[in-house]
Amino acid sequence: MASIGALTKEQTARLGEQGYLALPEFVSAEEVSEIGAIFDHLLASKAGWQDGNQFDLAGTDDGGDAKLPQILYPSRYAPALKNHAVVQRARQIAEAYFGEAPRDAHGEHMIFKPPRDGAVTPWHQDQAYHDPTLDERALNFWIPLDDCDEQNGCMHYVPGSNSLDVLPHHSIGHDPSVHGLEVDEPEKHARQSVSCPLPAGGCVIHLPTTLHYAGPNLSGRQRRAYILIMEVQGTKRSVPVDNYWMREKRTARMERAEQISGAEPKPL
Ligand SMILES: O=C(O)CCC(=O)C(=O)O
Repeated sequence: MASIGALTKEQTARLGEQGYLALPEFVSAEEVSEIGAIFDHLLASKAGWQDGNQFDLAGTDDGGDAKLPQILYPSRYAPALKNHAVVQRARQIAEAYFGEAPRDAHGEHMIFKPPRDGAVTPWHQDQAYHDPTLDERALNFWIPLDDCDEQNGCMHYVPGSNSLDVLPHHSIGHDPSVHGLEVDEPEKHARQSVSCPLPAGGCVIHLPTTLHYAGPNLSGRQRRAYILIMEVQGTKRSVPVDNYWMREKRTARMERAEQISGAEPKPL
């Protein structure tokens, strides 16, 4: 696939106004099939489970089938992803967008919505998971490896929500042993949302405070997403976010990570 290099002026303006930008073609069919095969292998082999890097985002990992399996740092378990052309493409776009090179260690993860059984990814802002002392400067590249629509869990966004500060969140089901977060009063935001169906190999870019959600998988089709986060140094906030929702978290994933490293557990 030809290198995209940089967003156009119009695309950059739309991303700044709406907080998200859909690109119907980002990854070639060959790359989708290569990364898809890696995805399937990492999921089936439970790569990263022992380290706390594979877990059920919507559950407590207490046995049974995961409803929303997530794999953090997939390139640690699949080195072919490390300097993949898709990673370089995302990096180039972020460098042109920010006018500086993103950190070498980019964020990366994979999320699976199994057919008929894939749980909702609730409304949230990514920054609610992260360092409360910073306003993050990052682009999140969400890349579907399967065609996705409202039936199998495509992304939804609240246009313009990127101009909001970090909103209060809570653990899914108000249970701090569940990995994922949900913004408070999600119905209020859902009313203003738009869905973002995409073909496999497309991409939607969003910003750290953009409110987003992905519906349940009600279809007989799987929904796999490969996600890259390209980040430059964030701006120090004068008042840190009071992210009590992260301070109270205590998940099985954190405990597994702690056992492996002997370190204090860190939330997501
Ligand atoms: O794939 C999903 O279900 C959610 C992805 C997401 O929340 C993200 O990329 O920030």
